[in-house]
Amino acid sequence: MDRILVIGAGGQLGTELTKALAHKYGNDNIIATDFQDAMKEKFEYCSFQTLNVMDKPALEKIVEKEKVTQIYHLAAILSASGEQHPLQAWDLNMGGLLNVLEIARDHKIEKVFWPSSIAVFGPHSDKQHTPQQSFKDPNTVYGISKLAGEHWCEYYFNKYGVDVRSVRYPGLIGYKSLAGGGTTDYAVDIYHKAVTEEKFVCFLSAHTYLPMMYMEDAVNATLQLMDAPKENIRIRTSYNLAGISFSPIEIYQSILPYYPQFEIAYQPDFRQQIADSWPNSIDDSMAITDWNWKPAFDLNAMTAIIVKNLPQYFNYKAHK
Ligand code: AKB
Repeated sequence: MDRILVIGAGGQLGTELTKALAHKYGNDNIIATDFQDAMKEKFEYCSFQTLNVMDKPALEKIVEKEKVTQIYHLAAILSASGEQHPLQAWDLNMGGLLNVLEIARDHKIEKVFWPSSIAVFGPHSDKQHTPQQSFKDPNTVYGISKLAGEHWCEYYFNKYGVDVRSVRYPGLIGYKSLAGGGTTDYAVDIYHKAVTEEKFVCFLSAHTYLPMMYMEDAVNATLQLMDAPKENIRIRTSYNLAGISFSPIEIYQSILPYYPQFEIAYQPDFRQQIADSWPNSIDDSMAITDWNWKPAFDLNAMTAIIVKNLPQYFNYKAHK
């Protein structure tokens, strides 16, 4: 029987991925964990435990007690927050991963998922359709930790046979939870301002292109990767993954038909430099070849879904 542990389940990705895993494996086989106790209310449908991934004995205890067979380790400090707290970001992003990999080896966990990011690329990487093996010189602590983490994953696979799989997520956009601490967060925040009819002040400039993805695509990519036969997984660092690429002005224009009075202003801050060091678009041909990856949502389809569902989901009308 599959027993699934999700670490960092209360975050932006975890909120939706945990639900999809519960749908696939059954609510009773999911153990959602987060370091914030308050996240418990998101997981009434499955079991929830408070866990700081840095506490290795506590993690090991859950793995043993719950007879865990798969771990999805999502807890991390993202790019923008990482620049405010560099050493804390390094400690959590590296220490957490190494705890998970060690326990996966010792307890013969069948499969591990760990997210990497487009942040592994840097100013000297190819900008357009950035290839899997493009030169990588990340200049954020988050990016450095993700690149190191990719190599640790490959090392544990090669040395110890730990079946750890990974994708380099672009910026993830959904309406079911807020983003936190990333450089791509503006593309979530903009919808909240639009539907509450407030002006949006964007921390990136109008024409900053970044790779992005609608959350449903991200969840499907993760499930597809984890379902793929082991022999198909040729990349043991992390797979490039592409959805849509757009700039702040383009997402703004996609919202205007629904909210014609919506206004935007641009006030780039320290996150502009991070965004400028990342690719504009990604070549994900390895994911297409190895596990049939294909995104389903473009910018307009994503906007249509979000503007329709966000007000009700966040109960915005009731507060106005
Ligand atoms: C961030 O902006 O830090 C993240 C990412 C691209 O990994 N969303």
